[in-house]
Amino acid sequence: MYTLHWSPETGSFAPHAALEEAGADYRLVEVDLQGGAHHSEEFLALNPRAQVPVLTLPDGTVLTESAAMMLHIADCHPEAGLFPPVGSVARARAYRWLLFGVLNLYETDCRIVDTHHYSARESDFEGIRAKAREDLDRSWDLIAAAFGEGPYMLGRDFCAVDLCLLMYAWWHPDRGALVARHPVLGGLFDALRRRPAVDAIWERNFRSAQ
Ligand SMILES: N[C@@H](CCC(=O)N[C@@H](CS)C(=O)NCC(=O)O)C(=O)O
Repeated sequence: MYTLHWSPETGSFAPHAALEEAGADYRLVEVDLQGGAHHSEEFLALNPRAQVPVLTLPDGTVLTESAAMMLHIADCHPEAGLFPPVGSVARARAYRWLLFGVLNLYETDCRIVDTHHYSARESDFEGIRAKAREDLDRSWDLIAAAFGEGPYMLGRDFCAVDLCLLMYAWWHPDRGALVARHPVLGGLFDALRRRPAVDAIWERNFRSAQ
């Protein structure tokens, strides 16, 4: 059985959704970020960077990094079709946008939410966040331009990258403006929310959606 250390509204949504999509056997352990549980000795032994998500594999191996989790869950459950076939052009595109997302959306969202990791001086925070918002706009423009006919990133076929994009878009400081600028993202939201696996875990992950 997998164990996912998770928190609502965080990057644990994507591996959580991938586990659901795969029909994998897993259990959840909630980490109270507000209460500082990620700095406990027990959690630091799992992830010295004090961050969720953490995925413990059935053999006890500990994985950090959400992209690695998505790829590994896909590898272990090929029947779930979380990524296109190995060696296909579609899979290469999926890799591209999976990594682009982690490097340019996830990290930039962290500059807005976890700004204290980027400067010790509070007087720097406003400037860091303003630049992050500009960078987000540029990255979303590139992603939207790369969308095919939709509703998913790769076209008609769902892939695990869509789960990551949903999460990053959900975190956007002005989600309404983002979707108005890129209507393809509204189509992606609708398509994903109709998936039983996403629906099953949505409210638990995004309590602010209530
Ligand atoms: N590169 C990591 C980033 C993980 C990350 O930034 N997690 C955030 C939540 S979305 C976190 O735990 N923040 C708490 C903190 O850094 O204090 C991944 O892709 O899994």
